[in-house]
Amino acid sequence: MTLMRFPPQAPPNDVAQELQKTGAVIVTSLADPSVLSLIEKELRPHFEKEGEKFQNDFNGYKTLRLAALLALSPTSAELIAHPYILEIAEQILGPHCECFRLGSATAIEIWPGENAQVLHRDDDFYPYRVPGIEYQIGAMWSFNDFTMENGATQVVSESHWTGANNLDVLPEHIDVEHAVMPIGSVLIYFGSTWHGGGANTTDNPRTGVINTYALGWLRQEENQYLSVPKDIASAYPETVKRLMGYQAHGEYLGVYPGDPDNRWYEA
Ligand SMILES: O=C(O)CCC(=O)C(=O)O
Repeated sequence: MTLMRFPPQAPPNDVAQELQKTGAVIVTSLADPSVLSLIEKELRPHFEKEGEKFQNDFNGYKTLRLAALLALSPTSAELIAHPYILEIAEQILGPHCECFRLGSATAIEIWPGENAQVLHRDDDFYPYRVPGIEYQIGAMWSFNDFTMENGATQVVSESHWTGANNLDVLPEHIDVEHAVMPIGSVLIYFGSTWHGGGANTTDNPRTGVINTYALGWLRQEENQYLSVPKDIASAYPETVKRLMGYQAHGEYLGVYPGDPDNRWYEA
């Protein structure tokens, strides 16, 4: 199976249908380049100051990472609430929850000499699966061209939980594709699709941002209430605040006495 690439004009419905089938798709050149360069500018000092904080056996020792991007880069909200991605999330997750939420927002810069990351499923931290339901989608945005050589994300197509070939355990020999894509593109994949960062054998870093979205009745991967200071959170538009979790899921889940109608409350 080959990772399907769609142009930015492709109807989200077509992309969502392919995603259901293969567990991963690419939409090329979807991001506004000026948005990417602003985010990059906002993140750079943080990469320099604390990018090594998350280095470990899983993330690698030549990879810089930043978490909870809404605390660090106001412009990252443009990608987090990108209408195209939200439409796809609505189609995939919408039928199984009242509202979906941001799971995590992470910047990943793979530096020269980094090894390929171990293949994994992002949603394995949820201890049980529900038949026929995907819990999460991820959107990996390329901030420079992703190539075979510089660490384009590795993906195992059709390995997702709701796919025809659901792979609970990855066989030793498996076809792995690379999300080779130009700057500003996005790899959209399920939380249950096996994938991992690629090895970087070039002389330059590969930079990307992954935002995940999960069913609203699941606990969020990143705690947005603690990660994003209140004054920063409250300045975001309503859509972003809702994605962060500043709303109840239906009438009874995540309710807040300060908002007795359980509609939504200000950050
Ligand atoms: O950097 C990448 O391409 C993917 C990283 C990843 O899958 C992860 O850290 O969970």
